[in-house]
Amino acid sequence: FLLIFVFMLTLFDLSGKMFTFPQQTNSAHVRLTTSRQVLSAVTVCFRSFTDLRRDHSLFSLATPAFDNEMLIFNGASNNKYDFWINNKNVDFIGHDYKVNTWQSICSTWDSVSGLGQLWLDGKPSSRKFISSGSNISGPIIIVLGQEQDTHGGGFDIKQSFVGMMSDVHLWDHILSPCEIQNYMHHLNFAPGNVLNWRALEFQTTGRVLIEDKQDINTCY
Ligand SMILES: *[C@@H]1O[C@H](CO)[C@@H](O)[C@H](O)[C@H]1NC(C)=O
Ligand SMILES: [Ca+2]
Repeated sequence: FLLIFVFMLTLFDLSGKMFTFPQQTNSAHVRLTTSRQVLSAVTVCFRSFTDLRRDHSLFSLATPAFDNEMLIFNGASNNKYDFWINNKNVDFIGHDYKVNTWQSICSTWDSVSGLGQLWLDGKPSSRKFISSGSNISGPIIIVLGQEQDTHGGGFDIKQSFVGMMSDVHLWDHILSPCEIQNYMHHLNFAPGNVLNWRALEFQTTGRVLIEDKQDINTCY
């Protein structure tokens, strides 16, 4: 009992680290745990590095009601980002998706206006209506590396992520444009109060590595 108790309270400071997804599979993934189960607004930010030219999942949050309760999906084959909330989605086009470079992505949504927005490397999208009037309501399962088509599973190898991810934060409110710039430029920002990269509870399955983040800008 004590061991389980200690395990459940283990939070890892992943500052300077990244998850490496080195291989295309329909199983390797990271599950992120939060005690929060109702969200009426969200901001999620993370950085990713990949050379995928096909569709892939970046952040998959499922509930029993909706496998796409909150999903950020790169439709690389169609040059767009899909943002899903409550199983409804909008496309954001014209963002400068780049391979072989770290890119910062932040997405915001609130249940009152229903508007969603996606920021890529600090540049905003149009603000678009996705879904209003209902909260994200758990039990919440958050997966990196795969796209959930069921609550915690239903992975498709053709939508898997290959590459690296880092600096994942989730807030229960909308960050201001300036706070998003601070995140993007690695300046001071209040870490996520739902998911915090500096105090993260997670579980990896399959070939996912935790490595030092490679940052060539620190060589000189
Ligand atoms: C959503 O959650 C907020 C805060 O927990 C609550 O006040 C509100 O009534 C909820 N809205 C719905 C539609 O359930
Ligand atoms: Ca899905």
